[in-house]
Amino acid sequence: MLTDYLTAYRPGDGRRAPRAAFDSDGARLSLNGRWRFRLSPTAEGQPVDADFSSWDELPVPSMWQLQGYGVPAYTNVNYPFPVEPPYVPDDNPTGDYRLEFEAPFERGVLRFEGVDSCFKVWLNGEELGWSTGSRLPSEFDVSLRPGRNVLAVRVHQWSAASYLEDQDMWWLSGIFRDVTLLATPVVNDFFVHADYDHRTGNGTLAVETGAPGATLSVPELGLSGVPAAGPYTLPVEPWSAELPRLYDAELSAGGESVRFRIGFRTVAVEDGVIKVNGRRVLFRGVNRHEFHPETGRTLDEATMRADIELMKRHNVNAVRTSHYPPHPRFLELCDEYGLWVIDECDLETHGFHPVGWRGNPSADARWREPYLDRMARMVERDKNHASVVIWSLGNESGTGSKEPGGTDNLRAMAEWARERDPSRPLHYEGDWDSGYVDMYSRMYAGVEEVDAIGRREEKPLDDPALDEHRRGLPFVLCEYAHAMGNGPGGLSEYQELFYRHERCQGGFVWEWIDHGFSHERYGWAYGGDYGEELHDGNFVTDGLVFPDRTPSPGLVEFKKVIEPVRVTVSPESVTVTNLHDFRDLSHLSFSWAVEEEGREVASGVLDVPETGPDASVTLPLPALPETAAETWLTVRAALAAGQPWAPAGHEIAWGQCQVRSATAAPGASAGATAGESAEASAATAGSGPAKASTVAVAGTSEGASAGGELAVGPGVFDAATGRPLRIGGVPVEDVRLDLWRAPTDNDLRGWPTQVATEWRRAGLDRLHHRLLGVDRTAGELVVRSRVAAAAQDRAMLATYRWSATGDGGLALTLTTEPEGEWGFPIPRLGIRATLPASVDTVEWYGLGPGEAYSDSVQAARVGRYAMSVDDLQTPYVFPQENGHRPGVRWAELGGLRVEGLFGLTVRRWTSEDLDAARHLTDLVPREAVYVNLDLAQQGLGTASCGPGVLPRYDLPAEPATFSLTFRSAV
Ligand code: IPT
Repeated sequence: MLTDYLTAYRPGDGRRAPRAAFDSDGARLSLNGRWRFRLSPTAEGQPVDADFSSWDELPVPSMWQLQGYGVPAYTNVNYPFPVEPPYVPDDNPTGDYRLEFEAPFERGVLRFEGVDSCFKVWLNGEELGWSTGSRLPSEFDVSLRPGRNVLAVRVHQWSAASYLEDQDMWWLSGIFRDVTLLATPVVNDFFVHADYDHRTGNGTLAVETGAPGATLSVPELGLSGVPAAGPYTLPVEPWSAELPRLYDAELSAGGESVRFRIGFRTVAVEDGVIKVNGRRVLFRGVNRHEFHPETGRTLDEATMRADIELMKRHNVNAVRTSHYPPHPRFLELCDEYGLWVIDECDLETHGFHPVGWRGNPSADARWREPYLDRMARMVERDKNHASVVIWSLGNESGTGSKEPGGTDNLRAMAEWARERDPSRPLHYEGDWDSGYVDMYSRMYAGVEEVDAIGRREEKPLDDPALDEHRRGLPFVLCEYAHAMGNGPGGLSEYQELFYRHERCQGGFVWEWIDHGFSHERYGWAYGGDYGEELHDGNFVTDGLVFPDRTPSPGLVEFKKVIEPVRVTVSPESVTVTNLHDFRDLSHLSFSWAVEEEGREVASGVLDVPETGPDASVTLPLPALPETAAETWLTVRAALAAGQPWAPAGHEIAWGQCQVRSATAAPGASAGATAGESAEASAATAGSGPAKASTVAVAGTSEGASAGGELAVGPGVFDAATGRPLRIGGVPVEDVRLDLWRAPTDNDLRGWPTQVATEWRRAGLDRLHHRLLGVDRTAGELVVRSRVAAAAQDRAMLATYRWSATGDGGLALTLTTEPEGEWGFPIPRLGIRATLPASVDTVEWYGLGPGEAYSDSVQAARVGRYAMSVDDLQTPYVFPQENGHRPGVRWAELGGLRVEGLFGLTVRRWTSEDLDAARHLTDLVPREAVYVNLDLAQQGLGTASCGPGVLPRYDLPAEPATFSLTFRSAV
């Protein structure tokens, strides 16, 4: 059959041997542009020489589902076709591409950087060959005829190779990376070896190339036209992700020259630790898929730069190219900007997991060749990048056979790579035995387990030899902190382990970007939005940046948690610890500021000496000014000069300390840091400032009653129900105890139990309030109610004590007491209230500016902030709880002021609306503003994939007291 190659185990035919990616000064012609295109529903379409007059035009590169041909489909683990390798469905969308071009030369190489998933090529009617390996290059030798040439490419969505490409992402097809025609190269390939000896400060440079008589020039090193092979040992500045020093070089042979850049560095695993240039490195990493909300996995250079600049600005220093080699330009940019890269091979067979790993290609000798082909094509293509410090065999492909002499294609890949490039350690997570890799890697392990691994006290493997090997390896979390929706919570607990244990060399957050497509109706589309028969919903939107690359609160939190400088502030001094691995602090400028209730009263600069990596310095602070109100001291470290990725003044790290509390004498409560205070507010906000719970004496204004209304201080209540109607003239409605939050992805997806399932079973989203009594005692209006859900006998008893304060305020003390069995943490404990829609701007003094939750609060700092109600919302692709600002001392909403110590959430829709919404476009502002004032909220955790909320961030149903004061905002 014409299409036999679709079910072949072989990876291709007629291709050139893999080689490095580089540009020479030889003639080249980009074939990107508009090609003629036709899509057929099956692979048995008409021949490519068919009459093409009716064909459409399609941009190359692009993915056809995003150009109006078919639709994207999302599955995570499942194959969207029956699991019967190597067969693929008859319904196999097939795109025919045709391009006419004028021959720029006679002989050359036709290079495809990426075609998803299987394609065959013809030039002037003659078949050149076919290839698979979607995110790897394929090259064919070509002989052109003078004048007009016709290139035809037939691309199939499904092929045997699809079984090896089951990454958690959209299924998309087409010629999605560049196509280039190159004059047959003189320099066909080269391998740069540029080691750095940290003991001598010397680099050793040798360039292996088959090109006869090749010479090398590196002007900055005084090398000019020397034999390429070298080796040359000479003093150099090393390359690192922190100081990405590159040397321009030129390789020449036979009248052709290639320009490239060299970074000198040596990667080694020594004493169980990954070291670069003799020093342990710590990966502050992310997993990056290639994604753009309009073009899918077709990325332009501006998008690649945007990713890298955003990463660098958020203190990210490492990327795992999950789960395939990226566009080659991306790696050049990583060399240039400075990022450690785990380059991962285009391999994932996860869809065999649902069938018990039966038939997994990793353990089947027939698949050995495509496995090795993929590894070779990655290593050969990317071998000259300083940024690539680790090769990864792939992702989630199970294990090879564990029988003696059984097939293990993963091991074969590792053995090949070790032989070809002994200079880089190897990674693969899917085989926990770690027998053929250089690091123990795991995903989503909890902090306790990581701690045990850090102490090299992990649970032993059955095989003592393997166990000993693994126990001696360095450890990385190739995935952790699943960034789906609101979260991840609990990042700092991992970071502490990375600092505590030498073996724990950091991790890579899953994942960088939400893969949500721009969609007319839904705003952002996710799995299922295209009518897929099998899909995994919004599991595809689990990134640190939204689809349009706006940073999510999770990224802001991550930036703070991984800051490469620790700034510890006390009222008298500041301690600065350099957490970089290589550079000193001379590139940063330090400043301090004192804010009295959020207003700056003094500031200055700090001279911090050139503190080296791992060193600390403690500096005295100048005498701080006298203040009367709550006062905080903040010390910031910012870039002293502009960098390619951020301007001068860009903040890298900061620390904050309270130097005066609201009520105590100056200095009396000094020493609390922002984080501690936030935690305190999450756990014990009820104890708030004394004035909030002060009960006013009767006789101020309480008692004036008219038309069934009752006044207490500035509050007017319904006398019969004790419900507040107005406070300081502002109409209020529905002021009552509330426990519900719109479940986050992490609430919804835990394993084995989902906390949101328990919440709904308990009816926390449909509570009824039964009035038990309204009592007017001297100076107090006491309203008692029982709050419970239909069909349930557990309840929360709520007692609201309203009183006038001596200074024109209305104090509320709410006490709650659970009744019956509550064997689970509750979403929230707080008050909801409905205010007029006219509330537009919220001003507050407390933690901000972004949202924060008890286990994701490191990035929040005490200050005075103002934001519109609309800007307070975080637009998670899948609507869920968001926008909470904890540790609020006071807030002004329209004419109403609230005081205490509370968590604040303000929106134009209810928690129930948010819960019901499936897309952002479902959220329609109501004619009201809904305010949540929380004593506490449940933490976030990362149960959508990984551990749930750590016990210390659980919110148990326990007796609680919450005090607030309301007054008119003037
Ligand atoms: C892990 C995958 O490696 C990754 O591609 C992604 O799917 C992630 O999970 C979840 O978003 S595998 C999982 C079984 C832990």
